Amino acid sequence: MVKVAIVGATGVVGTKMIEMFEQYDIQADEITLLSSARSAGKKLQVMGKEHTVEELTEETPKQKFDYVVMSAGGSTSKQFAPLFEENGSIVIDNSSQWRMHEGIDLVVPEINEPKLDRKIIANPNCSTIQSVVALKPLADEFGLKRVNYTTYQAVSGSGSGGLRDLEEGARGNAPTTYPHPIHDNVLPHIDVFLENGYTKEEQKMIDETQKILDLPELPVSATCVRVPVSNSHSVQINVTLEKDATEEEVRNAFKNIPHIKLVDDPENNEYPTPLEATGKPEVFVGRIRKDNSMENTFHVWCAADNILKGAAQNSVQILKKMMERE
Ligand code: 11C
Repeated sequence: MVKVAIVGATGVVGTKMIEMFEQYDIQADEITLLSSARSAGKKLQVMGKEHTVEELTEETPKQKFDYVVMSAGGSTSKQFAPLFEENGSIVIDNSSQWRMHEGIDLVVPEINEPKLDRKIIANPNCSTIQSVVALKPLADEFGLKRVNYTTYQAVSGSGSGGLRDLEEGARGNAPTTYPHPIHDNVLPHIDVFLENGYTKEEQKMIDETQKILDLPELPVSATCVRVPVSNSHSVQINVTLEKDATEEEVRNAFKNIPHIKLVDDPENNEYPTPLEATGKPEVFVGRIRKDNSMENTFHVWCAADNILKGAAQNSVQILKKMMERE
């Protein structure tokens, strides 16, 4: 009898997680949908069956789920993930709460395996996931010496509030989620500013890249920018390699990898775009070229669906992998 719960089932990521259960054929005997009191009572279809969303309370973990997938924000994860863990569940958490904690695995299934020192597995930040997927073939073949990211992040990364600011901004209404209009604008500001001058989103990309790739000394920098795009993040990766490589060798490193789609034919205007990446499971990679300002350095552009590969899909892939392991 396999019992699975989804916490945050009614949110932007939670509803996609439910879709992913079908796509990844998650074989559970019992699926429980959980949310805050505000959304409890809603009815949602999961794999063709209607489920009523239940309120998450301190009593809920005692139901002893085998697996719990959470996407309900950091404070809910802080409070509830350890309670589920104490009650024997494997928790896959989409928030940033546990990612950098000692003993917590931070997993992109195509890259690293959970060691399970703790039973909480963290799903990385969306912009990190697509970036490390793009970096991994280069890390394996040439080694990485330095990475600098510039992101172009969709408003869906801020949930329904971000989508509302973009839509309402186009009608001339003031923003409620961002400090400035996002319609007709770009904001070099995602999450809070830290004392070191980086934003928390930038710091997450730096720390999480080092942890997932298991390269704690790798110099990484990032500038994260919100753009007026509904869905799918784009990242420009400037990467210096350890071993000498030609542009062709770098391009070839991305070929024949099932979870990467190489779209790199600029003469025919073919390169990854967020619109093309939306709804797709792969990370799209292109615009590969030598950076003429620095030795053995390349520009790599990538786009991916931040709600799918960046969140719901990656979490459900981890769940699938854990269920297959047992
Ligand atoms: C954004 N990347 O686009 C953020 C959303 O750490 O999981 C996800 C935040 C996180 O605003």
